[in-house]
Amino acid sequence: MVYQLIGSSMLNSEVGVILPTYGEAENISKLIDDIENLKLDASILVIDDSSPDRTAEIVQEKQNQYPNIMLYVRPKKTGLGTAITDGFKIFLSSPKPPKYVFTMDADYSHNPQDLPQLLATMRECDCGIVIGSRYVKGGRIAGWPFTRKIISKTANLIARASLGLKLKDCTSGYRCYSTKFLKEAIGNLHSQTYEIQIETVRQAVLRNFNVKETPILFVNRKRGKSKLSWTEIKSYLSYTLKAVWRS
Ligand SMILES: Nc1nc2c(ncn2[C@@H]2O[C@H](COP(=O)(O)OP(=O)(O)OP(=O)(O)O)[C@@H](O)[C@H]2O)c(=O)[nH]1
Ligand SMILES: [Mg+2]
Repeated sequence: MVYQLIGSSMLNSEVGVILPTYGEAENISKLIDDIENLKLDASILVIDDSSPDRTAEIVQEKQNQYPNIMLYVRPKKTGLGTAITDGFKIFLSSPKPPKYVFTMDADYSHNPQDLPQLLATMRECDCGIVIGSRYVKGGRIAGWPFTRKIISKTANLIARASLGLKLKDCTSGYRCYSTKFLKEAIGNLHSQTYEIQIETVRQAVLRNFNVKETPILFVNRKRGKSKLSWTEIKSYLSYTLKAVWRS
């Protein structure tokens, strides 16, 4: 299997942004432009699972335009959880790791304009994780059908009830992590898919790192297809139930 990091990992920025992608050719170019236009001291790392559309090729074209983009290509679709942990490992192993690492979906559900607000919250609270939350006061979801809302609410309910987490939105993938926390937790992150969001929060709580929520407006994807499948839902349920059993 060929795993390939394209672009320099010698980047030296305060912030790293991980963008996991599978079939995001219709979104990725504009998303990169929008993040670049924020003029943060940031590096972007796209983790692409050899998308069948042109996602990786488009990212390579953007690398000619911006020097601060890395692309990690994995041979096949291997899950959101491993994409995120691979991203953490790449940033942590760089000679000068960023102080803060963001994760966000590459389908425009997460508005890049919210990045500075999450970063400001992180700088203020010195937390392990700041979560862009749909379920705190001021947070909202636009455009999701009823069934999708139920899936999300139920996933949050299970995580809160079974793991004793007090957060309102434990499943949001729009986050800012402190590198201090990631260095401690990385050896204990083993999630394959969406349960990574719970595993990271659980690790933060176990290690006495604070986790804070800040409101975001989440918008249903307008272009490209959802990757949430029954396999992912089963994997999530299996993780949360096993975690309860272990605790
Ligand atoms: N590299 C990689 N990225 C993935 C994988 N699964 C999902 N993604 C990306 O992770 C992000 C979240 O996936 P989505 O399909 O939007 O899942 P979702 O937001 O739960 O579902 P929708 O709300 O229906 O869009 C997107 O940027 C996807 O392209 C995967 O197996 N590998
Ligand atoms: Mg999405």
